[in-house]
Amino acid sequence: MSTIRLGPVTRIEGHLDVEITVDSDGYIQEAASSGTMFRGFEAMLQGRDPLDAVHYTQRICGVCPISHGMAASMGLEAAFGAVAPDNGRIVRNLVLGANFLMSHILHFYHLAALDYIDTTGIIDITPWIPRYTTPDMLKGSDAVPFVQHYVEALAIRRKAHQMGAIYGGKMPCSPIFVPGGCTQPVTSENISQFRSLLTGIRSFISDVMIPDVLAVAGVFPDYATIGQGCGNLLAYGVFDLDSSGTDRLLARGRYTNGSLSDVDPGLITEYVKYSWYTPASGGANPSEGVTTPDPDKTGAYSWLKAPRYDRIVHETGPLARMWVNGDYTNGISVIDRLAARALEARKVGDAMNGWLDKLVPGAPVYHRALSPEDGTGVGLTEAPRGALGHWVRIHDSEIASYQVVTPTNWNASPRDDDDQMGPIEQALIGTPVADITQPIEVLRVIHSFDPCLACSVHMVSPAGDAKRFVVNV
Ligand code: NFE
Ligand code: MG
Repeated sequence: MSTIRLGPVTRIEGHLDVEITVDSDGYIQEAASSGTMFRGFEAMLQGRDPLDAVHYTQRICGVCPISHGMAASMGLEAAFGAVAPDNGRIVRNLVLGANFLMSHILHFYHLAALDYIDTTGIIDITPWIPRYTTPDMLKGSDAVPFVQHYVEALAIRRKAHQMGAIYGGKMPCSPIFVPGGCTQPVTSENISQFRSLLTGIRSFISDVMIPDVLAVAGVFPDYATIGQGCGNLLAYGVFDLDSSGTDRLLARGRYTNGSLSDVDPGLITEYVKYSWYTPASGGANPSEGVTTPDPDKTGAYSWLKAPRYDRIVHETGPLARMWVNGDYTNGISVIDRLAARALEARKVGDAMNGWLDKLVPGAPVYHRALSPEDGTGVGLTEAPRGALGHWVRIHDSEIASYQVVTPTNWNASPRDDDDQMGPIEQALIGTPVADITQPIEVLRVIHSFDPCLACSVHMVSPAGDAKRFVVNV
């Protein structure tokens, strides 16, 4: 048996350490996933004007800020009793869609692709080195197109941000989100500017990205069974198609123990037995959640809490969304996560083109809404990486409590109070590792989830203050 710790895991957002134990046959027997930073956004929000939540929470993460702006707006809308007019709803969807496309292209080319290609002799400078290079990687002339597309994808991501900024005002963090709609008027000019950028991005997704993902799938067939994980999938749904919030481009639902069912937010609990928070153990629905750090807690090994649905471990992300919506049910694995993400990018891009036709220049984008003195709200939506929820309680017109549960909270969670491993931990168990000095298989599994730790522990710890933990819990 050998135990190694990868920390920090690179080509993800934020600080994740993973510790694995590999047996003498080369298979992973133990895995622990540790979020190594505490951030404390939830504590920062207490006592502030409820409207601040839309802007503060977008600073949780530069990769998926729009999702936080959306979840905060939706949570406040529930508390304010506000409903956005159609134009406002569609504009918000378009800005969120722009962020999804930017993030999915970022993930495949700039975070995941280097797990599958060896650029030695093609390009030997950062960001292509230093990294693992293993004999199974695409190399030479097979790798050249990926290097070209890596560079092209940078320009496409810039276009996606330019597109989002047409309605978002700026990207990454957008000031236009507000409970009751948005503050950006619709004109025929901004519709055509948006469409022109969208057309180029959709072509890149269809003509370059999807073929590249399928090429990786063809060369790495073992990864269609590696990294299966817990097998349960959760999606809150996203891109409301009407003002009632029931018809969505990607539906709300879950796939638990082999069957599809509805989602009852009351059954979501965050456990803390192995997380650096008080109390010692136990769980709470986020509506009653607290975030009280306890960095010296015995037995804990992560700054992530462990969210569970009805005490059951669930994975979230593009595969969960596409599965629940019936768009993709091939399997649950490393390759299936990459494939579902690319196909979702095409689906969202196509839908955005249709939404532009539904905008009405000059029609209202905002219905005025004011904060109640006391109230509660939940905003459930989707970030590029999966199900995102914001829970707010307002008292005396100030935020009394704010809880954020992000997709990576679900996927990179530590063990829960029932000692069940989180989805990434489970996906690592049984993964073969050919060369423990270059454990590329571990990165392929972790990267397939596209983890973002900045989102999940929401504080910057002073340099050198990383916590060590013992894996055999
Ligand atoms: Ni920082 Fe985030 C997304 C959210 S992550 S990237 O997508 O919410 O778990
Ligand atoms: Mg939280």
